Amino acid sequence: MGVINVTPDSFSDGGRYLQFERALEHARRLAAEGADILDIGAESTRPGASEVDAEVEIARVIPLVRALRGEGKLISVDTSKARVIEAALAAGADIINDVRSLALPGALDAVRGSDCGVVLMHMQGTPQTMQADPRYDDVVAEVATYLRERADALVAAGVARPRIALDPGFGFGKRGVHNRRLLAGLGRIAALGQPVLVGLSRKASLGEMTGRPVDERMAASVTAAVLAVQGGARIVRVHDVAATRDALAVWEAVRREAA
Ligand code: 9MG
Repeated sequence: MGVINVTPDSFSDGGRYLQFERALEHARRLAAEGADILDIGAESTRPGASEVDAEVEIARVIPLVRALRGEGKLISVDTSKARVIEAALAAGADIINDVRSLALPGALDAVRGSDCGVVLMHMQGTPQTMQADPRYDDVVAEVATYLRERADALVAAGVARPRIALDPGFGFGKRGVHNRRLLAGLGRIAALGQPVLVGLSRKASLGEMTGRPVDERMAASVTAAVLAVQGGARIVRVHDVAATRDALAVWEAVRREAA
């Protein structure tokens, strides 16, 4: 899954049309590098980021969904708001990737009537507050329990189980030690039986481990993606698609010989 952020800090200079053109070019480059899924988002979920109005999200995301649908890749929209979900599905999105696990008002109802895939992610707190003081007794058990209960709630509400992927939410209300334990214990999340999605690309926890700033974290991100797939992840959400695909091709080729 390749990341396409249409946030003010990504493609902001030059007005809305240029922003759209650059985001489209970026999405097509990730597709050419081998991304199977393009994840488009217009609201930053970084620690401390402020919320974006639904109309702004729609204006940034929907033209891209329309431009990219039919180009042979699955289109995922990273949003939590019911109005954006409805607009995304009407425009042809295949997946709703929600860091708030469809908990905002109307979000669950917005996916219920469609056959889209959904990604449910664990987060302790909100993006505004989540890194203030995250605490767990057993992070892997607590995240697994939350994801199991959330998936069960969706199934009870009428969302077919095969539509649901689970994501432990690296960096979302977690300290470095929590992220490392989650990556080491990913098998316990995969054991829940749903496909697991992992997003570690360029995140602060990798900066903490390597001492590298965000623009020098490719090697760490690729290593984390391989470890995640080895630990049971089926989807990795990444910025560096070509390098990640190469690393996974090597991992897969060697694994086949061992099997
Ligand atoms: C939008 N977004 C940013 N980080 C993410 C992560 O780790 N997982 C998912 N599903 N979405 C993310």
